[in-house]
Amino acid sequence: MATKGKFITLEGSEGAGKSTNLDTLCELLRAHDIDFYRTREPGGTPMAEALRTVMLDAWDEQVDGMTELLLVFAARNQHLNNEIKPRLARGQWVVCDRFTDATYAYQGVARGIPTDYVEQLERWVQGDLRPDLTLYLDLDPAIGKQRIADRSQDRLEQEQLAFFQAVRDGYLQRAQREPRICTIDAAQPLADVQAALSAEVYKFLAAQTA
Ligand code: T5A
Repeated sequence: MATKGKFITLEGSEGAGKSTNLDTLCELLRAHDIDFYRTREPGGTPMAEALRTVMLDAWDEQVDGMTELLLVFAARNQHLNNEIKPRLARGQWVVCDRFTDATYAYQGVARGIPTDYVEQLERWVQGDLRPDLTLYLDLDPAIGKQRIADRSQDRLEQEQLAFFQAVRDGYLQRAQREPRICTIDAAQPLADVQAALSAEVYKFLAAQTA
């Protein structure tokens, strides 16, 4: 699909500061008079949000990694067709809190689903649509866990440290392979993280007008 708007995603494991830094990103785009739409995954449409609830709720039964993978891509298909693709096609930019890099990290590496399965679903659901820019907030999961210790935790947030270490490994592997992914050290003080993120966004904006 030929897209006119730009597609920016923000990634990071629990406590890396995604919500906080998404606000910074949105302020920057607003300051540049860019018409954008902020959304999130899993979610972004009423049905996809319902699938998010199913995915993140605690269940009194074992939840298989493949079930998570299928739920996430079902939600993504709804989100892409009803919101993301139409908006990009009419020139609006889309800023998304997590996207398929999260699936590679959480379901692929941390849950141990073969990468090939994720790749097949990615091709099937997205075709050739990929983010134009991805900002990945990298943080030692032990620090991330401390940062979110005092909030109520969903099913995934209750996983052990080893799970989040694998998530981080998954993201770092993706970042090595995909030049669109900018890795930002999220252990720095917030002002420094925001400055690093802003620098990447300015570089991206400059490249659009060059
Ligand atoms: N998922 C998602 C999958 O398994 N597969 C998929 O394909 C997809 C798309 C979604 C869950 O779904 C999973 C992954 C997730 O488990 P979510 O809401 O996106 O959930 O994930 P959360 O990580 O819970 O998202 P948050 O938006 O709450 O992110 P953060 O990173 O916890 O962000 P934030 O900003 O709330 O920061 C946490 C705390 O740290 C502080 C903040 O003030 C806040 O108190 N903080 C800092 N403190 C010190 N220094 C800094 N630099 C700081 N930055 C932030």
